[in-house]
Amino acid sequence: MSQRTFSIIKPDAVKAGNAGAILAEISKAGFKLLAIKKIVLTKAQAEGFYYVHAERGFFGELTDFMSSGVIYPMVLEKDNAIADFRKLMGATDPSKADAGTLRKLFATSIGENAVHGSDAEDTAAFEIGYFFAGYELK
Ligand code: FUP
Repeated sequence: MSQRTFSIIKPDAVKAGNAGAILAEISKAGFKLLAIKKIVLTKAQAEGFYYVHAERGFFGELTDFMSSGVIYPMVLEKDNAIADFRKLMGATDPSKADAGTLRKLFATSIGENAVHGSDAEDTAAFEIGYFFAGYELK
């Protein structure tokens, strides 16, 4: 069944000039790009997005990084989108990511790992709503 997931092309990938190549891989893997925008998060907006990690040691670094430059948040659609995008994205740590995954191809470290992808239906719904209004998702 058709499903939506949420993804971000992170500041490291945008700065490295890899946004277009990442979008091409996503398209090749069969995802429809339902919505995309260009934005620079404030530190507070990054903290709100990653609230589940607020108690983790890397929270300050993570939210500094995510508010350090342009990102491309997007909504993707396909059958089994959430699980399939997690597979396409690869492991959090790029040194552990499978060959051909976005993080193997484009990420440089566990902290600066090129892309985000929702991990479940409830997080996808929260994340889509954090960045997009209903009228933008048609
Ligand atoms: P993922 O779902 O693969 O993006 O990974 P997590 O939700 O566990 O982590 C979210 C983000 O926190 C990662 F993309 C990068 C950052 N992070 C670290 O910087 N260090 C860690 O040890 C784990 C995560």
